[in-house]
Amino acid sequence: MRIFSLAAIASLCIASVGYSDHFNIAPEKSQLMWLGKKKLTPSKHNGEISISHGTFSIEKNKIVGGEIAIDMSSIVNLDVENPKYNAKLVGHLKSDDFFSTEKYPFAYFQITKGGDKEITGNLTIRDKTLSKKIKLNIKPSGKSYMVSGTMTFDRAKFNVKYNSETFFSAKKLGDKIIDNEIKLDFKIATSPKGTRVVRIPNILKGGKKTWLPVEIKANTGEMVQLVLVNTLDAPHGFEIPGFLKPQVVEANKTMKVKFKAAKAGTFDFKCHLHPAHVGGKIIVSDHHAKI
Ligand SMILES: [Cu+2]
Repeated sequence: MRIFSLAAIASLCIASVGYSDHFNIAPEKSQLMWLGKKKLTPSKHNGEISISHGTFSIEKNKIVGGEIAIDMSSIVNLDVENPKYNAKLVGHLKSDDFFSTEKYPFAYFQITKGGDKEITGNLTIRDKTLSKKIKLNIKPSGKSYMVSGTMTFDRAKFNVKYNSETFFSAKKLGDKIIDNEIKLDFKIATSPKGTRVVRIPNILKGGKKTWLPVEIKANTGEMVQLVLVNTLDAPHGFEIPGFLKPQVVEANKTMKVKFKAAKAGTFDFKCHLHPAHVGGKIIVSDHHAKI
């Protein structure tokens, strides 16, 4: 009898509190496609950018919370075929004229109001934060979810100034004006429950080579999958003493590694091949860890 009544109480608690499930985003199964246009001519560019890591709290097919970190250094262009011009364009997008990715390596979206057709959240680009509504669709797919939609944001509001008529004379810019509106089509997949996935590129930051993000959070007992993306022209190492033995990621290659965050604490990671490289840390806690 006692068991039954406890179960009844437990189910009542769950119903009244509102039970939500915590899903980690799978960066490798997600896709963010960007589109930018000139204002007065048909000229436009499109490409892709990667999610670093993130979470969704989902309750009955409705998003009730979560946050996403976007790796700004991962920006690529998909329409310029000439490799030299392509690299020049991407370099320009990463420069201070646009997203200043060395100074601001991540953009964030933090959900403040949930929904199943529209959510609101704080969008942070170049350390500037503004509230933003996004229309979306959420579909269960097996044991995961697929969240998709289209959004636009006004880059001028985030101090992305290049050839914007908000910052420069429209007359002087002439047909070089680039629209303030940037469009983003997104398809975001969650990973199986209990697995945290973090995409970690190795980049040059302030003249030093480093893995990003420099701080990863996880919950005790969670499986952690790291997608190590070596964007540099030499092999680099990755090691988390206590969790992961030394790995070598070849130049311009990607490697996936997995381990269980079995114990709580702060664990340093590093490139064991070049001790001078800037490392980072993983913080494993018993509490609900966000990003
Ligand atoms: Cu290294």
